[in-house]
Amino acid sequence: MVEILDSTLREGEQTPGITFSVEEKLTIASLLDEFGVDIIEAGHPRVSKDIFRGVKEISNQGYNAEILAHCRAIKEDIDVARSCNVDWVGIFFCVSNRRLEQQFRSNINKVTDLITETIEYAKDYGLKVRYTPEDAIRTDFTSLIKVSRAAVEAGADRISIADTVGAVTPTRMYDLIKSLQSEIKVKFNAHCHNDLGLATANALAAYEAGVTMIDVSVNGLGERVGITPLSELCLALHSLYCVKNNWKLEMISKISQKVSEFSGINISPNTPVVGKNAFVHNAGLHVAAVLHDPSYYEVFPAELVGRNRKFILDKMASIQTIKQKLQQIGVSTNNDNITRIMRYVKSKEKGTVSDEELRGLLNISEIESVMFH
Ligand code: HCA
Ligand code: CU
Repeated sequence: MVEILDSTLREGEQTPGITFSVEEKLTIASLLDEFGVDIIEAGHPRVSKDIFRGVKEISNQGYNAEILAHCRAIKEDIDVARSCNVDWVGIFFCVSNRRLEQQFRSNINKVTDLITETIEYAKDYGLKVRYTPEDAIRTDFTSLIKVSRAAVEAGADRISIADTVGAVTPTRMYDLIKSLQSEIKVKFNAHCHNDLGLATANALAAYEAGVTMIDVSVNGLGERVGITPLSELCLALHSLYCVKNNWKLEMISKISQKVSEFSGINISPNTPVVGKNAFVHNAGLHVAAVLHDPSYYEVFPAELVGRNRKFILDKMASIQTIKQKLQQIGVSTNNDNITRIMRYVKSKEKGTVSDEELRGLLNISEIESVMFH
């Protein structure tokens, strides 16, 4: 059993240049709720008035998903989160020696006390608490254990292992989670940044090691280049690990499109799952195989995520591609014509042959005139 925490509205709004209006946040939150995420991280309410309003309105919608507010280890942050009616607070504090000494001019004992007090304070008000030792990957193990153990004793319900700068590999992530679990009995989250393109792989390694909740965002939005994308993670869990959650996977493209529209960040064609090319087959051999059985060249069927497969007609094409394209435009023709079309398609060095072009080619003399000039 694995749960999903979506942080599009908190981490995602930290994407350079991105802001969501409260209305946009409500639209995104209700789509995420319908999709079936377990927790919506709605924002850090002390950052600004509109973030406060967003967190509060989202909390008051009565979603199935629980709502989490991001907080520093500061009691006033907890107070503000409480006044938003959230279920969870996510308290973060970096305990790496370097940051403690150089930035905070503090030490692990003092900071552990502060974190403990803040967690106890939040628990006294009946809030659920996730504590995140930020940059856990680059934090020495003794400090990580010390602060996490204290957090759990103070009542933290979850510890989140954040790879804040995308500096871990799947194997190291796996080993770290295993070591932590042997020391502390608590539910772990994984929060993986994508600075080296490893966010999904690292999140899956954490899952293999036993984390029970994974942080994602729609389209992988977040600080710098973002975190594990919702679509990649859910489809990998579904297709490769046979995780059977009640996610409405068919909504995934729609959610991506909405967030792309609101964020102004385009989905590149080669984005897994939601990109324009995710179910487009090109090489002749591939098309022939897919027409026989899509699973030869699809790790999961396009229909699972509410999409259709497509075929490209260009010099890579096989006879089957042409026949399929002709069928698609509702035309039948003889083998001679198909051969001529094939010769034309193969002679086109650059670009694809559009449906209109194909229709035009059905006039044989036109094919010949195109070919011999
Ligand atoms: C941040 C850093 C954070 C925190 C994660 C968390 C990270 O933007 O505050 O609070 O669980 O990656 O460490 O996103
Ligand atoms: Cu982060």
